[in-house]
Amino acid sequence: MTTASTVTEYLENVVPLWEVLKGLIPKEPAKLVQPYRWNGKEIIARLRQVAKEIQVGENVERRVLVPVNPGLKVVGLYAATHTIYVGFQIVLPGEVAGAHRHTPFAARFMIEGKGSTVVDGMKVDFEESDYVVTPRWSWHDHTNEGSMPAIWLDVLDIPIPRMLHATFFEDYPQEIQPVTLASSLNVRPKVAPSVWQKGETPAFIFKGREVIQVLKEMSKQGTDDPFDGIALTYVNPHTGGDVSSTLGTSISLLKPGMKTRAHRHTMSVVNYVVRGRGFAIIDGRPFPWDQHDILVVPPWTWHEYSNEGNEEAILLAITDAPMLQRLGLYREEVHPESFQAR
Ligand code: GTQ
Repeated sequence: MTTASTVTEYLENVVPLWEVLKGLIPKEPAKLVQPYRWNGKEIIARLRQVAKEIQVGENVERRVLVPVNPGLKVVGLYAATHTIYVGFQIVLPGEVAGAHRHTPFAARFMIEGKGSTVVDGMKVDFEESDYVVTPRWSWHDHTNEGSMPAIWLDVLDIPIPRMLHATFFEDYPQEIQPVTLASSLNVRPKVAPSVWQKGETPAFIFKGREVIQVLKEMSKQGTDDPFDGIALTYVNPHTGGDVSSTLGTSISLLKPGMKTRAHRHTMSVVNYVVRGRGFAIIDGRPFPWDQHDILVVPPWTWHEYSNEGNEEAILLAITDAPMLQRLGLYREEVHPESFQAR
C-alpha cells in the first residue's frame, strides 16, 4: 500500500491529498467539543472560598473559575466550546480588577450582587441578571462599590481570535481608567455617544429586570418557539445587529412542564441557568440542570430541553451563530421524530 511516508518521503512537509482528504473534508463536522454540564453551585461555592485565599492583583489579573470542555483539553483550549469561553468571576467589595484591553469580545451576566465596569471611560453599573457588552479592544476595569461580593459570568470569544491568530492584549498604564462618559448614555436604545472608535460600538447594557418582564409578558401570550420556548435575542442597540460579530446571546423562558422539540445546528451553545431546573437530552444523553449550571450543546448535535420544575425556568444562551451566519456556514435541521413525539 502507498502511504504518505513513501509518496512524499523526500518532500518535507508535503502530503498526498488522497490519503488525507476524508479527514480534511469529512461528510459531517468532526467534533472535539463534548456535550457537558457543570454544576454552577459547586463552582460558585469554590469561588467564594478562593476569594478569601487569593487576592486580585499583579499575579491574579482576574479571579475567575473557567469551565473547560473535556474534549478541548487535548488541544489546550480552556473554553466551554471551540468558540465560546465562559468564566465565573468574583469581585469583593472594595476590590479593583485593573484595566486592560484585548481583541477578544467580552460580555458579563451578573449572577449575584452589584458591580461596575468602566469600558473606554464609560462607567456601567450592573446588578442581578443585567448583561453588559464590552466591545473588542476597549479598555475595561471592574470594581465593586457595594457591600456584597459581585459574582458574574464572563462571556468571551477567546477561541476565535486565537484560531485566527489575531489575539492581542495590553495592560492599561494605570490601575484604573478615568471615567469620562456618562453611564446613562449607554442604556438609551436610540442614542449613542458620538465616539464610535475602532469600528466597535460603545459598551451597552441590558437590564435583566426589563428583559425578564418581557419574557413573562410573552409567556402569557403563548408566543412559544418550538425549539427554544419563549425566546428573546439581545440586539446591539447602536446597530440593530448581533451583540458581537462572532457571538450572539438570547434568553428563553420555559414554562413548567414545557418540552422543546429536538433539532441540531452548526452553532454551538453555552447555556447558563438563570433560574429553574430541568432536563436536557443532548446527543441522546440525559443532562439534568439546575440554577447556575452551565450546559454545552456541541455543533451539529441533537438536543432538546424540558422544564421539570414547578416554576418558570430561564436559560441564557450564548451562541456562535453570528459568525457562522456571516461566513455562510449556518445550518440547522429538525429531528425527524421530534414532531411525532408530541
Ligand atoms: O474581566 O477582563 O473571564 O480579560 C477572562 C479574561 C475576564 C476580564 C475573563 C478577561 C476578563
